[in-house]
Amino acid sequence: MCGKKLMAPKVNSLDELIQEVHAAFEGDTVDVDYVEDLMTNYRSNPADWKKFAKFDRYRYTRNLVDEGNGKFNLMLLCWGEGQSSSVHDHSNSHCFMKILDGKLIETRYDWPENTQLSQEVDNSDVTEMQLKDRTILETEGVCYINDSLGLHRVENPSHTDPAVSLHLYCPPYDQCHMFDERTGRKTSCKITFWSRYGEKCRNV
Ligand code: CSS
Ligand code: FE2
Repeated sequence: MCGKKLMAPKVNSLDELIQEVHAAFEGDTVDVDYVEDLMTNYRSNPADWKKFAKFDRYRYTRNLVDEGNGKFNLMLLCWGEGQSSSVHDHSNSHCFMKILDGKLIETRYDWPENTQLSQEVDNSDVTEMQLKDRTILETEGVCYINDSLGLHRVENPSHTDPAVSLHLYCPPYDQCHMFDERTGRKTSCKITFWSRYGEKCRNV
């Protein structure tokens, strides 16, 4: 190995990004910097992604864009005004996220000391979760998290504008945990899609 860093190519469209991401995940290892650079090199063009951008009045939506040959899931998340995720983990996956429209706030937390499921802990065992970091993610910004870096909450702070973000999870997962900020208790949460490949799912 010469140790030279692989440079990410120019990416002219969402389709090209999908192709490049497929190539990047062909092997068995993940080059986090390279995938972050690929996502950075794609300049958000609403014409590429508007067919996946579906909003719900009550909560943010996940809209599947590509299943990555079983190696990753690529999805568009649509955040209405003021909508927020819970504090959550990422089931041992890599999580890459790029803001395509609007602004999001990412708040990071340390793992609570007691990570048992809520029904397994007694009432005396509650500790408020420790906030670690708060970042404003602007349009075109890219960020990365995995479980070893902690937990996070993502929210659209705007009362007037929606926000759209592109998320890549590797390996894909269908379940994660949400945490109660005031107690650190966790519950399982199923990852469900609002639409797949631009078609609304029946179960929502
Ligand atoms: N992982 C969250 C979105 S923020 S990365 C979710 O799927 O709801
Ligand atoms: Fe997340």
